[in-house]
Amino acid sequence: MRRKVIAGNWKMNMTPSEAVKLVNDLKDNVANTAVDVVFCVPAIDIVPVVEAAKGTNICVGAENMYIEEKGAYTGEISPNMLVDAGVSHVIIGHSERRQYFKEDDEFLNKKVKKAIEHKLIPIICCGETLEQREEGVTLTFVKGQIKAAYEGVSAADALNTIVAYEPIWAIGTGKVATTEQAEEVCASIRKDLEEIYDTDTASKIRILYGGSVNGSNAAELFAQENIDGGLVGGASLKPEFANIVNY
Ligand code: G2H
Repeated sequence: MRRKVIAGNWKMNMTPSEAVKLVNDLKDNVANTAVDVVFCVPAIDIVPVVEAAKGTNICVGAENMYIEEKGAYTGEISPNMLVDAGVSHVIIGHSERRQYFKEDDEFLNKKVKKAIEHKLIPIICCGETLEQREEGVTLTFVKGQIKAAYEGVSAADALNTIVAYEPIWAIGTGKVATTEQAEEVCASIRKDLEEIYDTDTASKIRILYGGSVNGSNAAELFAQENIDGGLVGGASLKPEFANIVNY
């Protein structure tokens, strides 16, 4: 039985003071111990959010990190900085990073390995464009992303990773994938993981759905056999996030 994960992805929203207010507003209502709750927040919000979430079940995640420990990489944040600040998860390869910051599969694989080395749980994002869906290449394209992300990662380490399937056409558009579409790809990702590793390992890795998840569609999505929770963008910035956690 896989424990569900409900992760918020704040993206580039919330100043530090707004962040603290949001955590304070939400914290009593997301105390659902049946699921793992993660707030992935902008780098500048990490320290105040860790502080505001102290004593709760909320885990704090980063939205990105660099692959070196320290040095002349102006503007970047290292995995050890995240760990020291109290971060437990890190989103890797969100489609916005792939698209706007040109992060490719090879670079993302380095990030996955670096996160694992520092005992950070990578939330590895994958997902197809609308064009790819219409061409009928969704499953093969996503399989390629998964294979690349897990290249050189052992089965034991893979157990401490999370996958987030986010069809790009459903991100922030209000256009949620149907439960059938979401389940089909999540099931296929589990098969890919089975091919890379083995049935037992694949059956233990959590696979989330992301893309316009909200208080009204969460329950149906999370009831699917291969959907182990959600990566939630827009709705994670509102009181509605508590409804998703308590779906
Ligand atoms: C997809 C998702 C969170 P939203 O990017 O990662 O955002 O829920 O706003 O579609």
